Amino acid sequence: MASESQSAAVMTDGFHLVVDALKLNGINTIYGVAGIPITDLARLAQAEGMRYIGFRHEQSAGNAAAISGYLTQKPGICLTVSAPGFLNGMVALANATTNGFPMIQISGSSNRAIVDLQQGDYEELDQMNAAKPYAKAAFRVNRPEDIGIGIARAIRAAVSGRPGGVYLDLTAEALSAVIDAETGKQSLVHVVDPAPRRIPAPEAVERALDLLATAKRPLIILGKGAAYAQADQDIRSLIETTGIPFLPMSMAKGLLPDDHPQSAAAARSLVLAQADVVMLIGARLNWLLAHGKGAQWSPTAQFIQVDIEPTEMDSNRAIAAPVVGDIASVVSAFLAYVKPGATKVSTEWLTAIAERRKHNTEKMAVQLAANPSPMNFSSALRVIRDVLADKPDIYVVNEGANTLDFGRNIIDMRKPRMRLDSGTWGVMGIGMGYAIGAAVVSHQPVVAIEGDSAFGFSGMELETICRYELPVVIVVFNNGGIYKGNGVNPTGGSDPSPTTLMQGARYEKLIEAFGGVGYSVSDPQALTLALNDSLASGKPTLIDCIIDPKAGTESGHIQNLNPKNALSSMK
Ligand code: ADP
Ligand code: TPW
Ligand code: MG
Repeated sequence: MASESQSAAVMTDGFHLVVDALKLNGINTIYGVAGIPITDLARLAQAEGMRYIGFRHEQSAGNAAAISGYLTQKPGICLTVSAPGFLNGMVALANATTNGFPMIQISGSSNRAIVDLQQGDYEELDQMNAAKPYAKAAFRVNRPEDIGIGIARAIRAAVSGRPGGVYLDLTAEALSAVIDAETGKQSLVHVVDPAPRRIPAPEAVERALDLLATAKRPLIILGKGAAYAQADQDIRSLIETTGIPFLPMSMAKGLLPDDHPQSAAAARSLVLAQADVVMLIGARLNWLLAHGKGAQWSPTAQFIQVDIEPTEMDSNRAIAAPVVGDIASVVSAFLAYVKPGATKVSTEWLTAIAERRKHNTEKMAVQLAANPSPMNFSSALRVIRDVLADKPDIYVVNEGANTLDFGRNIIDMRKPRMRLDSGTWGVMGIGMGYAIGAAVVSHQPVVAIEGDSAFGFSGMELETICRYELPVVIVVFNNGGIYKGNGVNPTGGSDPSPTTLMQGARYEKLIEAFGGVGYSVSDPQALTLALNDSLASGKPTLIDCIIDPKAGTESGHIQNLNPKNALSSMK
């Protein structure tokens, strides 16, 4: 017997190789939903010391993976079962690609021979090809000896250049195939330098700084690419050394504190309309910036764009000084030349911005000071702002329409990458996934400020939050509807209007079902108490915050994007 076991070769299988390959590359968490054919992969990952976070829906698992990628610069892993589970995860994968978050969706798939002949296998779908249009890259592994290379390619594709969502298909056959352990070990790849620096060309740096030196009314716009780059200190030095006003896009809030004297956030329309040279750092000229043209922008403004993706240049408007490179390298190259006083920011420009900022801040202060009953968006958000004011290490997740737009303007951020929101697509459904991902990677508390409609898209993950005992506080802005709660059915019939949700819903009862803490609040004092208590307790909590059903506006601040109904004036 002894000699027999000595001579028997030590074997491994696809499941072990996947876990070994992830661990070898420093990946220690998987977000997913278990089932055929990946249940044993999740079990094994846990047995081998990885953290496995099991969700109620793959979209939320994918969103958690994506946001963990954004926060850590390591691809977040989402694990899904074949066909329907795979497709449920795809919205999150597409959203990650759209936002530039690195994640890898690993999905088991059915028997390829049967799938390719469309013979009706269990959960049959040609997943790799279905994923391609929505992923930055899509790969399929058919043999256990290719798992190491497959994971290496997926990691590189996710984090190098502009980050994005990568799909990795693992056939059930490859997962269960057995090979010699030593051969398996040799097949694993430790990815060296997965996101190599991209040093900008010296002439591009010079062109950009020459243009900047001609500016009288310069502006720096910081996007979530700048936040992602983790070049926080250098970006701050660039802004403070040059004295140029800056405008943070929503997820770049906090890269420099919102109360920084050079922030032009409260003078947004003025600076867009009047800046003569605009430097974009990790921000695209997409719809969120009106494509860089039209009434909001000066037609003669000239642009410097810092981005790792060369094809982003001139995508919407001519870029006079493109600087292709990674933000950390580009900003440090700028800093080598930029000396205090080198840019001539005109005093009139700074004065105009300061005046507009003062004016707008005072206007907002009046709105914020009002105490309507029931509460409106401003009065409820004022409470949250005040409670969070001395707690800069709390993550803020935010989605909805009015809840999002008011939230972005009212809640100040003080540290980088702490605001996580609907992003480039303005998508609903990221809330609980982002909250869970942020809590898991940071071990910090999260406050998720959610429209009642927005919350519904991922609400069942309350159970996940309670099961893992995560320090997440959800504030549901309950106005009884999409945008507003007072929509009417024009026929007078009993069906609610298309934008109406349950009136008087008690969202706090949902979390109580899972052992979490629920509050229902209808005035600022009660909201203050509930939020302070829940943050002090660290327990999963949902605060149902009753908001005037009449308070919102259609589509929040982007009503102009609704196609006009030429034939009627229905509301
Ligand atoms: P926002 O919505 O905040 O304006 P976007 O998502 O539109 O930001 O733009 C982010 C940009 O940042 C993308 O074009 C992306 O290519 C770029 N980017 C992301 N990471 C880096 C990096 N490390 N270096 C340079 N550019 C980056
Ligand atoms: C995946 C369309 C945009 S905003 C919104 C929807 C349904 C909800 C707004 O209501 P909410 O906020 O959350 O109650 P509030 O404060 O204004 O009342 N499906 C997806 N994404 C989007 N963006 C939509 C639908 C939408
Ligand atoms: Mg609502």
